[in-house]
Amino acid sequence: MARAKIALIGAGMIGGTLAHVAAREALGDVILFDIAEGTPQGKALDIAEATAVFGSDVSLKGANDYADIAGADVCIVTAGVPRKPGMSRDDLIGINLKVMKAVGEGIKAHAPDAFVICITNPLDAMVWALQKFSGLPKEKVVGMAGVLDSARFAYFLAEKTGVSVQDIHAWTLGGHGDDMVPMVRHSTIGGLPLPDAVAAGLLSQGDLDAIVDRTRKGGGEIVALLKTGSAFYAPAESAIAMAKSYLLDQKRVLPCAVWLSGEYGLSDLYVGVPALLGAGGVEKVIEFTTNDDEKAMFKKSVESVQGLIQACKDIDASLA
Ligand code: A3D
Repeated sequence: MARAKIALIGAGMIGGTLAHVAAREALGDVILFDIAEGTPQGKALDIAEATAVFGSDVSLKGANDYADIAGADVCIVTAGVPRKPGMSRDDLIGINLKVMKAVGEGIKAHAPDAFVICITNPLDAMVWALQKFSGLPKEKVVGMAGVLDSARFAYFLAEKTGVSVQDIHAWTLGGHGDDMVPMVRHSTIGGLPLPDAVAAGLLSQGDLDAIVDRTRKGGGEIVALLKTGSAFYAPAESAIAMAKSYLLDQKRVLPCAVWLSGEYGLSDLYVGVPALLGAGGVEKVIEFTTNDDEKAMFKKSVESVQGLIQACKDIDASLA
């Protein structure tokens, strides 16, 4: 059977890391696309040379022409600009919306059957615009944010409690902004929902509150430390988990920004919810039960996403 073809649109910090991980895991042949000349070719050659060390038969190629992504099974989009210290994700909207238009048209023309994972910020609005510009089926276009935000939540819980990250299942829902919703009742340590973990003395309520706050601001913490850009290792790993669930039909339930049509009482927008990813793309949206507090937090986060979508419509009339 032919190897899968994975097109990475954007060969910057996340794109290069995606190429490295995809090659190491022998997930498929990799096309690294960017408008910058030399960068995708240089990174592809560097990683291709590394395949002789880690022993993977996949091929890697850098490209500046969308024709090279032809027939891709998966496209992972990181094209655009990241945040610098002092910027919010929303400050990126003007530049990155134009990038989504070019990328959407490129994917539509050359890889219309692909499963598309968007990472470009502000995530929930950019994946919405990318679906519109590409015209691909909504179940084949998803955004990566929740896997990363939930991984941060899980890591902070593991660090505080000393329990293996493997035995912590954390969930964040809503938009990928500072008002995302870490789902305390639905997240577990060794099977114990977090309120029970507090009652059992695994961590204090104060620790949990601080972790929820740190999770919400997790992206900004890395931006402040790096000073030149935003996180890339954990975002790349998160998108690879989503790509694998699609390519290998694993049917994992992962928090992703997906198109909602009635679920959670919402329609016509992308927002982060648990979704089953398999060979059909988004095969099912899982609806968590929510109490009044969670509903109020989710509503606030959704309103932020709706505001960003409106801003996209104001910038580009073709989206209205
Ligand atoms: P960076 O290293 O700057 O890479 C972006 C790449 O996009 C550069 O190589 C550019 O040359 C390229 N590019 C710009 N315009 C185009 C275009 N029109 N077509 C093709 N390529 C283009 O950034 P990065 O890899 O660190 O981050 C990429 C994006 O991901 C940014 O928007 C970040 O804000 C976002 N991001 C999202 C998350 C989420 O969890 C959603 C996390 C971290 C970063």
